[in-house]
Amino acid sequence: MQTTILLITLVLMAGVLTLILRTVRATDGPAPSQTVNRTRSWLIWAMIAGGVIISVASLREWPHADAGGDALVVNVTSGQWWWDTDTTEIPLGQQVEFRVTTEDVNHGLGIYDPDMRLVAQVQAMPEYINKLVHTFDEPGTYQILCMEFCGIAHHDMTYEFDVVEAN
Ligand SMILES: [Cu+2]
Repeated sequence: MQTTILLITLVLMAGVLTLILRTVRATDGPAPSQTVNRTRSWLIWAMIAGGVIISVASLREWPHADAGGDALVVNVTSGQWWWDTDTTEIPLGQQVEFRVTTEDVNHGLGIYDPDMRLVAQVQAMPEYINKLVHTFDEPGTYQILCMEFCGIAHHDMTYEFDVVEAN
């Protein structure tokens, strides 16, 4: 697969190089006619319009919307090389809004389920609170692992919390 991707990339790069060389050579010749200039201008504006239309059409709902009013707020603080949370017990099926920050450098909060599958993630950034909204639908012990290389003990930056049946 990687070899295929590499070959496709090389072919496309050769195509781009050919276009660049043709363009550079073309500047030595006579100036392009007004028709050519008009066509180029039209193409450029069509590409810009196409880019805007595709960008707007493919935009999704803003992913950082606040949770509903009855979400459980869990504050998460981090630093080299630790995590800390308000609580280590989260009720099953309860919408949770993690408010994540760090006291030093950037960290990556990655939440893994009991089978070590990543279920949610967000950046922990200094002097900023990132919100991550998630509802846990399986009970068990979850782990937080750092997903941003943050120094010599980055690998040791782990934390655990439990998702428990609500009483
Ligand atoms: Cu880290």
